[in-house]
Amino acid sequence: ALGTTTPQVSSASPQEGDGPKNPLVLVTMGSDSDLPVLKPGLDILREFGVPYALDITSAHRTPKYMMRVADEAAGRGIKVIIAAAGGAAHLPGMISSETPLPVIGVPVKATHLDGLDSLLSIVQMPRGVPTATVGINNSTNAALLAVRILGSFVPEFQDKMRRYQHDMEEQVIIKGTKLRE
Ligand code: RP5
Repeated sequence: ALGTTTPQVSSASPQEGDGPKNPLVLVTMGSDSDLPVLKPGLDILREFGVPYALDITSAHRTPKYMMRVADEAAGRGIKVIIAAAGGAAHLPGMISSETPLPVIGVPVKATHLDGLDSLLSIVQMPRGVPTATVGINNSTNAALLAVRILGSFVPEFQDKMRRYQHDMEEQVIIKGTKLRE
């Protein structure tokens, strides 16, 4: 969130920083206030062993930096971008307009409109600029979708996804069995 200090816009290249050397997923957000919503998704990426980079790129507060990050992502070896934003959530769509990579938008419930504003801002993209959209605050599904996309060409991730689905199914069956007992 914006504090009382002057916002510092990084002049560093998106390639720099302390993140993993070869991230496959870029997870970016409009504000650090979105970070708690992204946490479950980041846990999923770690669980699946997907290297990711984290960033803040605001469509409104840092538009030039956002476009540079979007423009350079594919060249960095990024395969999927997850972008979270609340309110007038233009970030995922604007990133999508500047990259050939698949972009998954996470609508963040950040205003008085329960996140519906963010959801509609992200999902209602014009023809030609597809932007996948998950449910409000559902960073888990954004991360799982990213793993599925990677799994289409990395067998390790596809195998792990099959195991994840199998475990999920088993847990529901076990719960149902207990209820029937
Ligand atoms: C959006 O505005 C951000 O994605 C965030 O969800 C919302 C509020 O941002 P802060 O005022 O908390 O920085 O751009």
